[in-house]
Amino acid sequence: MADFLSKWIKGLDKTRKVTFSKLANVMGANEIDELLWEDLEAILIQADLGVETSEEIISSLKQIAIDEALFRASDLIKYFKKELMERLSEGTDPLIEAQNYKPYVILMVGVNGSGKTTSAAKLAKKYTDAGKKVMLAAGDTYRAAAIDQLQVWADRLNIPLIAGKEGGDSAAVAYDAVQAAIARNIDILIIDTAGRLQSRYNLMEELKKVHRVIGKSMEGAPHAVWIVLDATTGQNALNQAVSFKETVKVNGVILAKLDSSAKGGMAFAIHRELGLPIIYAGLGEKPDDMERFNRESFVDGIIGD
Ligand SMILES: Nc1nc2c(ncn2[C@@H]2O[C@H](COP(=O)(O)OP(=O)(O)OP(=O)(O)O)[C@@H](O)[C@H]2O)c(=O)[nH]1
Ligand SMILES: [Mg+2]
Repeated sequence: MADFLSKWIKGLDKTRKVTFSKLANVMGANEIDELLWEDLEAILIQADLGVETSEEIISSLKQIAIDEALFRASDLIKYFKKELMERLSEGTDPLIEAQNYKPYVILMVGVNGSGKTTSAAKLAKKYTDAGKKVMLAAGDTYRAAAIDQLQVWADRLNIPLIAGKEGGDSAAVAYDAVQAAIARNIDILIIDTAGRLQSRYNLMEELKKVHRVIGKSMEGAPHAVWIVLDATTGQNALNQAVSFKETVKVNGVILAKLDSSAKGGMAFAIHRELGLPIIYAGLGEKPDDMERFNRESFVDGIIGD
């Protein structure tokens, strides 16, 4: 199997085994009847797709079954995959977007521990591997450990890092980083920020300031504002995203820790309820464990064979 595909299959092991594995029983040898629809809907809801999305999929499939005169449940599978795929969005490839800006500025936001710093480092590696000149900025000035954490990654990946002092002003670090990136002809600048709860007013105001100051340093920046969501948190992650979206115009999602989660189905709720594309998926802790979100691989990964 291609390395790329096997990563998805492996990364989605939990989601597939815990929730979607029941599909095999339901869709195996059965005929299409009322019980099948009930079982299928229950599986989708349990898989964190959300009630609305689950109901929509069932009613679409019912219609298809009538129109196509389907008889066996197994005949539904290819339509089912299509219905799932249509309810996900992967957005434009950042490497293509990035060609329009110099530097292309990415701001990483999210609650504590969601995976921001790890994702920033993974992206720095990905873009460096793609031949881009990358710079990292440690906008998390709350903890010395946070700056060190990014420094370790930067050293390991041999990527320049702009960092302030512990307790310093994160907006100033972000401003300086953009200036440094312009001066050094950097292609892509990735700015990490401190984790914060969406309910903490002062911290959200501070983030707003970081965002504003980046725009002062370079007009139109940041070009990408990505919220990093922990895939193990399910529905709660959606509330976080709504707040961050309002505060700093989030325009994409990084779904981290999919490999630790059985709730991969939340990807559908992100599309439906937030209207945000999923740009990347975190599929493990290592630097290479991040993939561009791909609807088909994702659906194959959760359903399996
Ligand atoms: N399994 C797995 N673990 C991940 C992934 N991404 C991040 N982690 C782990 O999640 C933990 C938190 O990651 P960080 O990147 O430090 O999270 P953060 O959002 O920067 O945290 P704060 O800066 O404290 O808000 C670490 O132990 C990471 O190794 C992933 O895709 N898969
Ligand atoms: Mg961090």
